[in-house]
Amino acid sequence: MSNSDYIKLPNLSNYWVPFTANRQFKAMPRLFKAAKGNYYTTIDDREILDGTAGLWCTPAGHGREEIASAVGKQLLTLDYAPAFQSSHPLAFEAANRVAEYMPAGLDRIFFTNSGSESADTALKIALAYHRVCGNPLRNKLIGRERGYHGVNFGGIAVGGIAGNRKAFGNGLAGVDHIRHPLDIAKNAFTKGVPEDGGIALANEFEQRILTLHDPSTIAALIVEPMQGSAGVIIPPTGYLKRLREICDKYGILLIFDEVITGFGRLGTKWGADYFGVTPDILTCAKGLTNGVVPMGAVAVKREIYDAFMEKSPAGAIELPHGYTYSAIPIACAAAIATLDIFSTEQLENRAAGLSAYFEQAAHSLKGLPMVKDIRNIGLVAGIEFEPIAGKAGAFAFATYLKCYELGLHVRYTGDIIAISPPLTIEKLEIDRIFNTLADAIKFVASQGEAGLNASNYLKNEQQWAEQ
Ligand code: PXG
Repeated sequence: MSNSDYIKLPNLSNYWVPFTANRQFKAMPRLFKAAKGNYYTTIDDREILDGTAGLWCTPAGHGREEIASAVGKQLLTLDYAPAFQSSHPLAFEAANRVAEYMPAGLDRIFFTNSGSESADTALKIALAYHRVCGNPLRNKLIGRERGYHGVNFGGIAVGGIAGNRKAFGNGLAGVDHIRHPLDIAKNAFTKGVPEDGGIALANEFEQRILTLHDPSTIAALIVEPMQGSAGVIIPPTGYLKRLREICDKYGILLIFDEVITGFGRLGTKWGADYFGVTPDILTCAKGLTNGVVPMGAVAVKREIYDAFMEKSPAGAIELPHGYTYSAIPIACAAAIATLDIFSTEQLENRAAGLSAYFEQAAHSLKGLPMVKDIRNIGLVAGIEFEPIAGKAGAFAFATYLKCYELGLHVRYTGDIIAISPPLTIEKLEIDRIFNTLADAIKFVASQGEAGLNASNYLKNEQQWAEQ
């Protein structure tokens, strides 16, 4: 059977594909038509092992019938209820369930529709909190180099991935960044959390930023417990605890962006649990609905919510913020069904139980050509390649394409490949992920210059595009 017998490629012109090289993608599209368990099916009926849980968002695996049926039923029961000045019972039930899942104390829940909205919501709550408490001059926001907090204006302002910021003008004023904790020279090939350097690095926050700004002007510090998008950056021992102490010392709110680290990814419910540090505000999205209905949440400490309730004028809207789709019924249904799955299948424990095996498998790539560093925590691994002058990211992109050709989906970001499978992954599939990745790395490296040419991969897709 030739490709043209069964592949019907849609018209690719109208859709502007996000965070994607559109011209290149449309010349050789990678399209999935179905997903079940830990696998995707491509439009040419190839099975692709999902090494990334979608975009880190399907921890319970694909095609979960419990979620599908809860969402389907909800659509036919109450499809929409106005989200402002009225609501529906499931919104409160979802908030109760999310609060139960949160670290103790973070039990007041604001719903959004994405990680980006969660980040901006958290920053706005932090600013408004200080204002409602009578400290309007505490209005600066601190992020971290290489941090990712989504793509809205607040998120890119505190975010520290240069490429996501520089095309978009001036952004927010009153923002600064602390250093990221990646130190390959010292920590290359560390298994799990690096041991040294964490306290000194966190102390820089106090020394460098606080003397530059005056601590009484700083509203909040936002960090991902583990930096995901920038390529799996794991903070050294003691680092986050020390940041917490410094925030406490100066009355600065600590926000953890747990869009990636939440819902079992590190082998605990939250990064906060893994590192034993509780933030004042915690943001999440993705795994909250197993990635299938857009939803995010911002959990705040009860004292923060109470301050808004106690200090706002009677009858006032305490927080003038929200979205048409905040707590839309289908998202609430999906979140509750997802939390049910987490509770029955104990996916965090499953991830924790597999993490040593996963670590071994990831580090088996040490010694392959171009491999400069391997980092891992829970069910996440980052493989960083040697940079090639003038061709940033080309080796990782080619490796990603080769993996796709070989039946494995991985993520690439800069010179790094990130692996973050569904928490339902099996040991044999972990083997398959890292064996395939090893084959891809060896292949790309063996091809020299030609190996970096994207059009040398995905021959099927290229053919369809030409039809
Ligand atoms: N915060 C963090 C920490 C994230 O990782 C967002 C906010 C934004 O979420 P939304 O739902 O608005 O996209 C994210 C998203 C990748 C990758 O492969 C990571 C994200 C999204 C897409 C790809 O690294 N993170």
